[in-house]
Amino acid sequence: MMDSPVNHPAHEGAVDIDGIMQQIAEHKGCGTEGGSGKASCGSGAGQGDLPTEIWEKVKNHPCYSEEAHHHYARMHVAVAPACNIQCNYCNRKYDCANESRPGVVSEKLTPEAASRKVLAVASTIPQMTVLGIAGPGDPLANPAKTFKTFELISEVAPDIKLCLSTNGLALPDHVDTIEKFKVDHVTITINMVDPEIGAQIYPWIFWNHRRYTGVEASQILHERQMLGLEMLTERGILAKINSVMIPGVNDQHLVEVNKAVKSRGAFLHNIMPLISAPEHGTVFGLNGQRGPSAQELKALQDSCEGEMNMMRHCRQCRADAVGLLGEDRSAEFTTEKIMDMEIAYDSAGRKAYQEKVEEERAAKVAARSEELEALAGTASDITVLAAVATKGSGLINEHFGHAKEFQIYELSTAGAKFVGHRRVDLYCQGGYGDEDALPTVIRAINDCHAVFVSKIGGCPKAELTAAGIEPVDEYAHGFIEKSALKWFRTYLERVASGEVEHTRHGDASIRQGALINVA
Ligand code: CLF
Ligand code: SF4
Repeated sequence: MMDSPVNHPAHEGAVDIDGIMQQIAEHKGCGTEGGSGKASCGSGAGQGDLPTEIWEKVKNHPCYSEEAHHHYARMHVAVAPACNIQCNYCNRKYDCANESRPGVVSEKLTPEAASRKVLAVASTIPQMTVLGIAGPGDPLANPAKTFKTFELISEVAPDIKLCLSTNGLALPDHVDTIEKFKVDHVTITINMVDPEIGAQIYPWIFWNHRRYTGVEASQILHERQMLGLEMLTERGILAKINSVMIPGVNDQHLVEVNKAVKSRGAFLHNIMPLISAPEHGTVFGLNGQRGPSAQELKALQDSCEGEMNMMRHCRQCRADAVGLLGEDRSAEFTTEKIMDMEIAYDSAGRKAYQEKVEEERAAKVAARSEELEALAGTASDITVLAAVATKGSGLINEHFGHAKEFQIYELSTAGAKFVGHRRVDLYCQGGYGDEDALPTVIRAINDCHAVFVSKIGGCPKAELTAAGIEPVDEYAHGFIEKSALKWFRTYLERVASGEVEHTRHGDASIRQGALINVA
């Protein structure tokens, strides 16, 4: 399918898909990191070499562009309760674990209620640019509700991008409808291309009016996923692949999955850690199946990066998530609250706000380039990880004690590259430090050499320093990448002068357990 040029009539006229996929393959993403030539998706802030039609689709989508996720928000509406397969990491009492943390339950909505909710959120959060349907079951196992929701929203808020996430079993049946509704972004969760491995993940599927089990079930699922992906690519619809990394089951195999989806034109690959605990009541949780450590996850993502764009900023959101990816404002938009809200959809106001965001983005890129120039010519093969406390906008603007997550950057002479995030327990509990939380924070960023914060107290500062993690508050409210690179330059100078001995750090843990709604 990739061998002959395919023209498709969708959206903006005929597009040379082979040409576009070739350009994506060559340039690996939504803009390359200045100087490094490598990119996780959207590491750079500009269009780079991306074709304009692709850039327009990703530039303000917080999942398809890492850079955009600092500035733009998404929301999900939980209109799709049923599912057509069973995954061993899913407990059907909760949301679809393909895009959610296990143990999270969302408020289910009708398409009409969902449409009102979208307007309410879009009126309150002007940087909300994407509406996704990601559960709580599989959107395409509930096609009537899913597409009715898209229809209603595209009528009232045509500037909002539509997005959906599916296990792929029913995808080939719905690609034409997806195209009709101008859904430009589709995620397929693909955990295997070998049905023998699939049989360890999927006990059954329900397809063509009957239940299939074992290897046969995974064979069908695999064929449907590959067909669905090819059909999306043919139509110029951007396809993101989610894969759940399950150590000992599919961890090595995901390199093969990466090659298979890349060759079929997938735009982005998101390898997520298995979150598994007995209290989730999943097969894997009850069997004691562990999830990967932070370094195991990063090593796999790194090994796939030569093949295609890797997404590293996924937060495994809930099916009714609202806000920037690192925050959850869903509690502000319950049905009860929305019914009481006066809703005025101000598309001109939203546009003006987003233009301001673009100015901020441009300033951030200019600051980063400046610092990269200062670093140019420094010869060193030292690479370190740094944790950053941020509330968004690409700034170091969060107190250590208020951080619910840290963003992780890899610093080298090639630049500052976003490589992940770590959720943590809040250290500050209403004015005092929770000493029990501090060791869990340190475990979560144990592989980092520095932590950048806007403010930090004396006690955590001392304990972080003792753990070999330098607390840095002198860049409060500065741009993340510029500040981190500036610190890195001084770090290299201190190493060169003998003031600091550079040592490698150990592994860090990925926090288990459900995302708590903290809004
Ligand atoms: Fe939602 Fe998914 Fe669309 Fe994003 S989420 S349907 S692509 S708008 Fe994003 Fe959330 Fe990760 Fe999904 S961070 S779980 S990848
Ligand atoms: Fe659960 Fe989603 Fe898998 Fe369905 S596709 S079983 S809802 S994780």
